[in-house]
Amino acid sequence: MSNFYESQKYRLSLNYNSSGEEEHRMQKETLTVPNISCGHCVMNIKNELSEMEGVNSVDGSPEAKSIMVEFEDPATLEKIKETLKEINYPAS
Ligand SMILES: [Cu+2]
Repeated sequence: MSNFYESQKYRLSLNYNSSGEEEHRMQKETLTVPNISCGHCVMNIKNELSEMEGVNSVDGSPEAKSIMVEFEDPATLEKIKETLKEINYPAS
C-alpha cells in the first residue's frame, strides 16, 4: 500500500514542467447525486468512476448523497458527469 502511495507521489511530481508550472492539476470535486439511496449506490458509482482514466480516488456518502472525486487529465468534470448520467446517477 505504501508503495502505491509513493509511486503516486512520484508520478504527481513529474507533472511539474521545467518552469515549475503544473501541467496536470489534480482536481477534487464534490458532486451531489440525488439518486443515491444506499451504500450499494455509492459502491456502483465508485466502481464505474474508478475505471475512468485519470480518476485517482472516489469516495461517497449515502447520507449526504454526495460523491467526492479526485481526478486529473484525461478525466474532466464533464466526463465524470456524463458517466454518472449514463449509469443513472446524474449529478444535480
Ligand atoms: Cu442504493
